[in-house]
Formats: sequence, C-alpha cells, structure tokens
Amino acid sequence: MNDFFHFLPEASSVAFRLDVLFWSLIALSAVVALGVSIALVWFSVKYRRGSRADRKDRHRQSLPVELTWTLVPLVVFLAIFGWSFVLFAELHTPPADATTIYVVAKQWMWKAQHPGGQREINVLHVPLGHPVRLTMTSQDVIHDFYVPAFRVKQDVIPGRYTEMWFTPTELGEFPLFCAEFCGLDHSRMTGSIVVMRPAEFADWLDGQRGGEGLAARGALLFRRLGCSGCHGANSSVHAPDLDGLLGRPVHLSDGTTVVADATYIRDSILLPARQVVAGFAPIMPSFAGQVSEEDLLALVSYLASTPSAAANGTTENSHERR
Ligand code: HEC
Ligand SMILES: [Cu+2]
Repeated sequence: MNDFFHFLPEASSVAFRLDVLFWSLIALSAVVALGVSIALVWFSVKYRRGSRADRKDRHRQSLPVELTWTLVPLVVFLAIFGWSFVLFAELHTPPADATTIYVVAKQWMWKAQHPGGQREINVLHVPLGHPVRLTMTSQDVIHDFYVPAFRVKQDVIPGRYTEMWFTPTELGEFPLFCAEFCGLDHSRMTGSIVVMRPAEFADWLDGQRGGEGLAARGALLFRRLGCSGCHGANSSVHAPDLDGLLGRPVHLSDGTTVVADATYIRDSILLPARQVVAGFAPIMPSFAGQVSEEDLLALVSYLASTPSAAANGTTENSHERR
C-alpha cells in the first residue's frame, strides 16, 4: 500500500493543475450519477405499479426545461474542453530553454543519454526546477514512458521520435514505468527519476564518465559516414546545407513544406527518397541498417547543435548552396 501512495506526489509543474482537472471531472460525474440514481429510485417507488400517484399530466411539454438541460451541459462541456485544451497544449509545448535528453527504449530497459554524453540505464537524473525535454524512440516494440508523480506519459515508438517534457518541482526519487505491454518482462521494465538540486546535478554530471558529448560524437559520425562529403561546406556535390536545420521549414520537391524536426532528420537519413528537398536530385543513399538508434540520436543532436543560417550571418538562400 505504501508503494501506491508513492504515486501520489505532485512532483512536476503540471501535476497539480492536471489533478484539479481530473478530480473536477470525477466530481462532476459523481454529481450527475448521484442525481440520476436518486431520480431513478424516487420515480420507481413513486410510480410503481398500483401506487396512487397522479398520472394525469403524462404528456406535458416544457420548452424552458428542454432548453435548460440542453444548454447547461453544452456550456459546461465546452468549458471543460477549453480547460483541458489549454493544459493539453502546454503538455505538448516544451519551453525553449528545456534541456534535451535522449531516451532509447528496448525490451526491457530504458537507456538515457545526456547532452554531455553521460549515459544511464533505468535511472534518469534531472535537475530540480529546470524543464527537461525527452526525445524518445524504441529499438524494438512500442513502449510507454510513464512517470505517475509527474503526471506525464508518452508512447515510445520504433521508427520515429516522440517527445515529452516536464519541470520537476520536488526533490527525490520517483518511479518510472513502461505503460505499454511490451512482452515477457514488461512488468519489470521500470526505473526511477532522480531529481537533484541544480548544483548537485551539475556535480553528478561532472562525475559521470561522459566521454565526448553527444553532439561531438554526432559530428564525428557525420564525417565517418561520409555525410560531410556531400553536405560539407567544401563539397562539390549539390546537397543542402544542414546548419541550423532543426526547426526550419523545408520545401519539398512534391510542393509541400514541412518543419524539420527530429523525426524528419531521422527519415532523411534512413528513407532519403521519401521526402526530397526541392531543387535537389534524390542522390542521397539510405543509411538504414548502418546506424544504430544511438548513432541516429547523436547525428540529430549534432545537427541540432549547428548554428542556424541567421545566426551565421549568412542569407537564407545559403541553404540552397550550389
Ligand atoms: C551522396 C551525397 C550524400 C550523402 C553521402 C549524404 N547526403 Fe544527405 N542529402 C543529399 C542530398 C542531395 C539531399 C537533398 C535531396 C534529398 O532530400 O534527398 C540530402 C538531404 C539530406 C537531409 C535533408 C536536408 C534538408 O535540408 O531538409 C538531411 C537531414 C541529410 N541529407 C542528412 C545526411 C546525413 C546525416 C548523412 C550521413 C549519414 C547524409 N545526409 C549523407 C546528399 C547526401
Ligand atoms: Cu516496455
């Protein structure tokens, strides 16, 4: 039972407001259910067969009553929709200053990697009061990253990146669960989130064997895999400049425009023929089978770390370098 109450702390910035919404819905449902039940019992007794209740007025109609029971619930439910929508939008919009931590799920463990390259398994250390964005993918089947104390939960899906974010507001250790049945040891795919004071967290990061940073490893891979041979500044191949790609709108050869997110970059590497940048020949080879999920995340992290064209002082057209 003690384990159960472990779930209940409201340890993230959204937890309290989500709880208010949740319990309001429960309270509203309880009031309606109670009202209906009381009326049900009351009428069953009053109009039971053989009772002497007055049955003359059976077909009376009342427009005000009809309007009230239509409009009041309509207004109430639209208000609840608006309320939840605001929270939903917040839950899906990480703040700009969030730190990105990459998570790879597999049967049956959670692997996390910090921007500095520090890795952990089934434990995630995060700083108190600072927003953290998780960019997550799976190496095999669908998993689901669930931290009850933070009231956040997100499917982790092979073949694409999903994101979630939270700002921890309480020190301590909080349970992490996989909330998607993912095979034999699903129930043991658990872990914990350790929330530390920012200074202690910085010490902890320093004390871990980080090796090279994630972006630095990505930069290395970018050269080793031959990406720079085509995408590099001195390349003679006609390929797009990738600096500052993340978050930038990209015009595709089929006339559509997409915003380059982590999944777009991933797809560009594994399925280059699927979305071809306008004005370029589809000559990029697929790297499917040659790069692991960790390597892909390192490449994404590297491309995310490159300055945007605007910050470079170059024009937007430098993207279409010839
Ligand atoms: C043979 C040359 C070549 C190599 C090698 C190559 N690319 Fe490309 N890449 C291209 C060309 C040409 C395009 C534009 C056409 C397209 O979208 O397929 C492109 C498109 C991309 C895009 C989308 C760019 C945008 O502006 O939207 C990304 C991201 C990318 N490449 C990353 C990589 C990475 C990472 C590697 C190494 C693992 C790599 N490329 C290796 C030629 C290459
Ligand atoms: Cu799982």
